[in-house]
Amino acid sequence: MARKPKTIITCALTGAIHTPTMSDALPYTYDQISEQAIAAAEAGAAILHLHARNNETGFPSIDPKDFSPFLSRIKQATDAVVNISTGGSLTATIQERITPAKTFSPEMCSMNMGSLNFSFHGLAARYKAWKFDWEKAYVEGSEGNIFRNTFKDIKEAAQTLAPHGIKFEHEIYDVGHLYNLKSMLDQGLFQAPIFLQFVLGIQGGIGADVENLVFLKRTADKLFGDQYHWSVLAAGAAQIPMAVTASQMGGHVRVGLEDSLFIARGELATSNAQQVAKIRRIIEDLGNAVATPDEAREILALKGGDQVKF
Ligand code: KMH
Ligand code: ZN
Repeated sequence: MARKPKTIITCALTGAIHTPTMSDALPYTYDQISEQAIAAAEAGAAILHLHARNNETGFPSIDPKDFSPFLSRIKQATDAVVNISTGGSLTATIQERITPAKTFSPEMCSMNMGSLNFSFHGLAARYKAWKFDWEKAYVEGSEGNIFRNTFKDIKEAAQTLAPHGIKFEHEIYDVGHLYNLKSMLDQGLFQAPIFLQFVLGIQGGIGADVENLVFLKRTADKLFGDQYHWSVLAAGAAQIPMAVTASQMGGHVRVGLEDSLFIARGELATSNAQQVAKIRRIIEDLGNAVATPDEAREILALKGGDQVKF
């Protein structure tokens, strides 16, 4: 029997949705992000998807100054693939959002494949008191946010970043985003093999259920044939169940506190590494092996950890 392909675990450490009040485990200082990223890599994450935050307040940041302190520490301590977000703000321009990727030229960065309502305002009602002044208005304000990723924005991002040889984690929040990607792949804006991240359960995007995942996968098969790899991230309680389903369907998985603060129903995770260890244990118990960073580099045809600028 042919050997099963290995499963790549991505860990998304902090993101820009959750706020410090929501969990003491959410890393936001440079030290916390470095330490949790290193621990997540040790637990089995081959790829680290990174956002930055203000070191004092935890406010989501897209300033390269807030990335460099942890990027260098992560590089020194791990062999993991660094993936820098280009979606760290719902209000900044595309040029501002890609500045960290342009500055540090990582092996991977995210690329959001369409515009959508993107809201997490529903979380606000769960908290009576907030650790920092900015949090309540930030969370409530997302009710009015459009996450802008027009064809022109995506083209501009792809063309600006092209000289860096970065592999994109294409964030697919709905089935139409696959068609957006197909037309841009046909224009030569992206290179195969492409890497799709199916994003399930964000308010504004497709819901987190197995039928939707099968539909996304079937559509990707139709559009991209053998030119793609895929992974799943699901928000909140659906995180681990959908990751398990994806791994059993031959896909890769993403976990981390960016996408869910929980380790079990009603129980906050104590760290990113705890979620990585849990999904790794399940994947291995079910008979799959997880990919090392170098195996992930080979599967996704990455440029190599010695080609980055940090
Ligand atoms: N926060 C996730 C739902 C990005 O960083 O560009 C999607 C994400 C986007 O990770
Ligand atoms: Zn992200």
